[in-house]
Amino acid sequence: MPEANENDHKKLGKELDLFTFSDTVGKGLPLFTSKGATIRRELERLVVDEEIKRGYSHVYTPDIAKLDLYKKSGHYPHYKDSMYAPIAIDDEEFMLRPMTCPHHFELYLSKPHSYKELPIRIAEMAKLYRYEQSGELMGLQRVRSMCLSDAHIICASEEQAVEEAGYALDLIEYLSNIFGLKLGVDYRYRLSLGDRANTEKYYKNDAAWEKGEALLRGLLKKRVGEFEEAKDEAAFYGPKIDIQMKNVNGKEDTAFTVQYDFCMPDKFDLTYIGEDGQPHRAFVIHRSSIGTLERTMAFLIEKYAGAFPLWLAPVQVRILPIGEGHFAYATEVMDKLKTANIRVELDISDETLGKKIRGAKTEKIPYALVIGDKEVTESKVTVESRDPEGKPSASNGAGAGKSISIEEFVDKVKKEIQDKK
Ligand code: TSB
Ligand code: ZN
Repeated sequence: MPEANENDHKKLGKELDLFTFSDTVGKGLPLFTSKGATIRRELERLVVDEEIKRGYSHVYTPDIAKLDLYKKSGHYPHYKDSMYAPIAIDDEEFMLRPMTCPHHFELYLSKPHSYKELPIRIAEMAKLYRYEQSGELMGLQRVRSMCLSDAHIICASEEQAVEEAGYALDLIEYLSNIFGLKLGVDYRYRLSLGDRANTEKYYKNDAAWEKGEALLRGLLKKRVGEFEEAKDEAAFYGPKIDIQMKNVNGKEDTAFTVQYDFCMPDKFDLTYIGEDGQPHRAFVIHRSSIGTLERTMAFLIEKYAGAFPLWLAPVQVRILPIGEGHFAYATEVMDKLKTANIRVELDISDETLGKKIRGAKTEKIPYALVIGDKEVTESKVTVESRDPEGKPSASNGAGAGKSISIEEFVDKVKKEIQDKK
């Protein structure tokens, strides 16, 4: 079937060699190439560093757990249809996890907590497995194995929970801004509500649903004014604020989410010791910051049409020696860039310089460095940018079109990477 759009992430993913799928591995289970893994790693580093700055504790918990855990949480039966079948081992049944929440709650329960410690923000880049319908699978946008930038925030009061939901939205907006995503243009807010009549899908507690929905509505009204309300789009344990994005073909999905949970604290008996020395019921916020790395990559590949900003580009610089006589100096330049942690490649093909430059642009590599006699004699490099002359990134970039010293080029590139332009 022909792709509907030339910026479709599935098409660009193949052309730019970012990820692939194999029928032998299984439907909806992506394999990231080295280039795709580089983008994924940069996203992960960005979010983990930022979350630690904002008071999150990053943890690791297993991808699999006993079926009993998901019975306790209510994922089984409420979320059963989206889970892989149980695995029998030594007379016990285990499940690949579709969500991280119960793992984080068990971690919280491993010791007592005082009100002074709260809120506790337990975060993880969590590998999750969901049995999505095969007809719904769509490149990286909807997969069966994914990595969620997940967190569960254990709070001492409703007020604290709403405040934390607000901080989670601050983080989401901060990250969206780095990606150049604009509210109203690239994304919009949706208040995702439950359905009191559907007790099979949603945990039954009408009063708690009313309250949770009113709290999130109030928060959104204060922050954005305009937003959509959607019935029957909540999590089984509570209402959500979803940040919705559309792909290049117009298909909308939730990119990021902040959820209010009034159900799991009871199921897991999540408590803290209050000022009065007595145990009190905790409140929980579930949230993702940059969503799943898979879905977010799908949106970003399309948003940038494959031309990633320098900090995300799998190859940041390609060195183009004009002839064999320039290989030694080109290798010296490459080593200096590598030492500075710049992702660099050397083009030693027999092609003409024009073709090498066009090749670097087609592959959307931000910078190419031309090296000929003049550059070797003067100990310089001539910088070619993938952006057309006159575009701000070309004129403000790392000396595009100019001959500069390696040191000057390295300094400029490092600054541009750091600024995440
Ligand atoms: C935020 N327990 C919460 C968590 O703490 C949770 O898992 N919420 S979720 O079910 O809404 O999933 C979180 C996010 O994962 C979604 O908002 C969406 O951005 C992403 N996601 C869900 N399913 C898929 C999928 N099949 N492929 C890619 N990303 C997905
Ligand atoms: Zn959760």
